[in-house]
Amino acid sequence: MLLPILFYPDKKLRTVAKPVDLVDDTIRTQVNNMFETMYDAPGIGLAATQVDFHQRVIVIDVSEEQDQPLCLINPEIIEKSGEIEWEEGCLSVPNYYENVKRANDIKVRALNQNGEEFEMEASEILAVCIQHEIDHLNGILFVDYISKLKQKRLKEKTNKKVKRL
Ligand code: K1U
Ligand code: ZN
Repeated sequence: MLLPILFYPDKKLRTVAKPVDLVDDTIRTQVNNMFETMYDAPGIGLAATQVDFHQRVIVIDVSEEQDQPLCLINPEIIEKSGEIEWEEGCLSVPNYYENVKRANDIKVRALNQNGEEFEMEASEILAVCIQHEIDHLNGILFVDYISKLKQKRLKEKTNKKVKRL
Protein backbone atom coordinates (compact mmCIF):
# COMPACT_ATOMS: atom_id res chain seq x y z
CA MET A 1 0.00 0.00 0.00
CA LEU A 2 1.32 3.43 -0.94
CA LEU A 3 1.50 5.83 2.01
CA PRO A 4 1.03 9.62 1.69
CA ILE A 5 4.27 11.57 2.34
CA LEU A 6 4.27 14.66 4.57
CA PHE A 7 5.73 17.82 3.03
CA TYR A 8 7.85 20.57 4.58
CA PRO A 9 6.95 22.70 6.56
CA ASP A 10 4.37 20.28 8.07
CA LYS A 11 4.93 20.37 11.85
CA LYS A 12 4.42 16.59 12.09
CA LEU A 13 7.86 16.25 10.47
CA ARG A 14 9.25 17.67 13.74
CA THR A 15 7.91 14.77 15.85
CA VAL A 16 10.55 12.70 17.68
CA ALA A 17 9.74 9.05 16.95
CA LYS A 18 9.42 6.51 19.77
CA PRO A 19 11.45 3.28 19.87
CA VAL A 20 9.69 0.16 18.57
CA ASP A 21 8.89 -2.07 21.58
CA LEU A 22 8.14 -5.22 19.62
CA VAL A 23 8.80 -6.06 15.98
CA ASP A 24 5.44 -7.66 15.15
CA ASP A 25 3.27 -8.04 12.04
CA THR A 26 2.01 -4.43 12.36
CA ILE A 27 5.60 -3.17 12.14
CA ARG A 28 6.41 -5.61 9.29
CA THR A 29 3.37 -4.38 7.31
CA GLN A 30 4.48 -0.78 7.93
CA VAL A 31 8.00 -1.66 6.69
CA ASN A 32 6.60 -3.28 3.51
CA ASN A 33 4.38 -0.25 2.84
CA MET A 34 7.35 2.07 3.39
CA PHE A 35 9.48 0.12 0.87
CA GLU A 36 6.64 0.31 -1.67
CA THR A 37 6.29 4.06 -1.08
CA MET A 38 10.07 4.67 -1.30
CA TYR A 39 10.47 2.71 -4.56
CA ASP A 40 7.39 4.40 -6.06
CA ALA A 41 8.53 7.95 -5.18
CA PRO A 42 11.32 7.15 -6.23
CA GLY A 43 13.76 7.62 -3.38
CA ILE A 44 16.80 5.98 -1.84
CA GLY A 45 15.47 6.19 1.71
CA LEU A 46 12.34 6.85 3.76
CA ALA A 47 11.81 7.38 7.48
CA ALA A 48 8.55 6.46 9.25
CA THR A 49 8.16 10.12 10.34
CA GLN A 50 7.72 11.12 6.68
CA VAL A 51 4.62 8.91 6.41
CA ASP A 52 3.18 10.10 9.75
CA PHE A 53 4.15 6.93 11.67
CA HIS A 54 6.10 7.98 14.73
CA GLN A 55 8.12 4.89 15.61
CA ARG A 56 11.83 4.43 14.87
CA VAL A 57 11.76 2.66 11.50
CA ILE A 58 13.71 3.50 8.34
CA VAL A 59 14.02 1.85 4.93
CA ILE A 60 16.87 2.41 2.49
CA ASP A 61 18.06 1.19 -0.91
CA VAL A 62 20.98 3.09 -2.43
CA SER A 63 21.70 0.45 -5.12
CA GLU A 64 21.49 1.36 -8.84
CA GLU A 65 19.13 -1.55 -9.52
CA GLN A 66 17.02 -0.82 -6.41
CA ASP A 67 17.43 -4.45 -5.37
CA GLN A 68 19.26 -4.11 -2.02
CA PRO A 69 16.56 -3.23 0.52
CA LEU A 70 17.76 -2.38 4.01
CA CYS A 71 15.42 -1.94 6.98
CA LEU A 72 16.70 -0.47 10.24
CA ILE A 73 14.49 -0.51 13.33
CA ASN A 74 15.61 1.50 16.39
CA PRO A 75 18.86 2.45 14.58
CA GLU A 76 21.72 3.91 16.63
CA ILE A 77 25.00 5.28 15.33
CA ILE A 78 27.64 3.81 17.65
CA GLU A 79 30.78 5.07 15.85
CA LYS A 80 31.42 7.80 13.32
CA SER A 81 34.46 9.28 11.63
CA GLY A 82 35.60 11.27 8.60
CA GLU A 83 33.64 13.86 6.69
CA ILE A 84 31.75 13.89 3.42
CA GLU A 85 29.85 16.65 1.66
CA TRP A 86 26.90 15.41 -0.40
CA GLU A 87 24.17 17.20 -2.33
CA GLU A 88 21.09 15.90 -0.50
CA GLY A 89 17.46 15.79 -1.50
CA CYS A 90 14.40 14.85 0.50
CA LEU A 91 11.04 13.40 -0.50
CA SER A 92 9.45 15.79 2.03
CA VAL A 93 11.12 18.83 0.40
CA PRO A 94 10.52 18.20 -3.32
CA ASN A 95 12.78 19.81 -5.95
CA TYR A 96 15.27 21.18 -3.45
CA TYR A 97 18.89 20.06 -3.17
CA GLU A 98 21.69 21.39 -0.98
CA ASN A 99 25.16 20.30 0.10
CA VAL A 100 25.33 18.92 3.64
CA LYS A 101 28.43 17.77 5.56
CA ARG A 102 28.15 14.51 7.52
CA ALA A 103 30.35 11.70 8.83
CA ASN A 104 31.75 9.59 5.95
CA ASP A 105 32.06 6.35 7.94
CA ILE A 106 29.58 5.10 10.51
CA LYS A 107 28.82 1.96 12.48
CA VAL A 108 25.14 1.35 13.18
CA ARG A 109 23.32 -0.96 15.59
CA ALA A 110 19.68 -1.79 14.78
CA LEU A 111 16.99 -4.47 14.72
CA ASN A 112 15.97 -6.19 11.49
CA GLN A 113 12.43 -7.13 10.42
CA ASN A 114 12.63 -10.26 12.58
CA GLY A 115 13.50 -8.22 15.67
CA GLU A 116 17.12 -9.47 15.68
CA GLU A 117 19.87 -7.05 16.64
CA PHE A 118 22.71 -6.52 14.17
CA GLU A 119 25.57 -4.13 13.54
CA MET A 120 26.78 -2.82 10.19
CA GLU A 121 29.35 -0.40 8.82
CA ALA A 122 28.50 2.11 6.13
CA SER A 123 30.32 4.78 4.17
CA GLU A 124 29.70 7.46 1.54
CA ILE A 125 26.12 7.59 0.16
CA LEU A 126 24.86 4.77 2.39
CA ALA A 127 26.28 6.52 5.48
CA VAL A 128 24.82 9.84 4.29
CA CYS A 129 21.39 8.28 3.72
CA ILE A 130 21.34 6.51 7.12
CA GLN A 131 22.24 9.78 8.90
CA HIS A 132 19.58 11.69 6.89
CA GLU A 133 16.91 9.10 7.82
CA ILE A 134 17.88 8.95 11.52
CA ASP A 135 17.63 12.76 11.54
CA HIS A 136 14.02 12.41 10.32
CA LEU A 137 13.27 10.14 13.33
CA ASN A 138 14.57 12.95 15.55
CA GLY A 139 12.44 15.60 13.80
CA ILE A 140 15.44 17.08 11.96
CA LEU A 141 15.41 17.96 8.24
CA PHE A 142 18.47 18.45 6.02
CA VAL A 143 17.36 22.03 5.42
CA ASP A 144 18.05 22.73 9.13
CA TYR A 145 21.77 22.59 8.22
CA ILE A 146 21.65 25.26 5.50
CA SER A 147 22.10 29.00 6.09
CA LYS A 148 19.27 31.02 7.64
CA LEU A 149 19.03 33.04 4.40
CA LYS A 150 18.55 29.89 2.30
CA GLN A 151 15.97 28.62 4.84
CA LYS A 152 14.08 31.94 4.54
CA ARG A 153 14.09 31.71 0.72
CA LEU A 154 12.88 28.08 0.87
CA LYS A 155 10.03 29.06 3.25
CA GLU A 156 8.99 31.90 0.91
CA LYS A 157 9.06 29.54 -2.09
CA THR A 158 6.98 26.96 -0.18
CA ASN A 159 4.47 29.58 1.03
CA LYS A 160 4.01 30.89 -2.54
CA LYS A 161 3.26 27.35 -3.73
CA VAL A 162 0.70 26.79 -0.93
CA LYS A 163 -1.06 30.10 -1.85
CA ARG A 164 -1.23 29.05 -5.52
CA LEU A 165 -2.97 25.75 -4.64
O1 K1U B 1 14.52 10.71 3.31
C1 K1U B 1 14.19 11.08 2.19
O2 K1U B 1 13.52 12.09 2.05
C2 K1U B 1 14.64 10.30 0.98
C3 K1U B 1 15.84 10.94 0.30
C4 K1U B 1 17.09 10.30 0.86
C5 K1U B 1 18.41 10.99 0.63
C6 K1U B 1 18.78 11.44 -0.63
C7 K1U B 1 20.02 12.05 -0.81
C8 K1U B 1 20.87 12.18 0.24
C9 K1U B 1 20.48 11.75 1.49
C10 K1U B 1 19.26 11.13 1.68
C11 K1U B 1 15.71 10.69 -1.19
O3 K1U B 1 15.68 9.59 -1.62
S1 K1U B 1 15.61 12.07 -2.22
C12 K1U B 1 15.55 11.34 -3.86
C13 K1U B 1 16.88 10.84 -4.32
O4 K1U B 1 17.90 11.19 -3.78
C14 K1U B 1 16.94 9.90 -5.47
C15 K1U B 1 15.83 9.47 -6.13
C16 K1U B 1 15.93 8.59 -7.19
C17 K1U B 1 17.14 8.14 -7.61
C18 K1U B 1 18.29 8.56 -6.97
C19 K1U B 1 18.19 9.44 -5.90
ZN1 ZN C 1 14.38 13.27 3.82
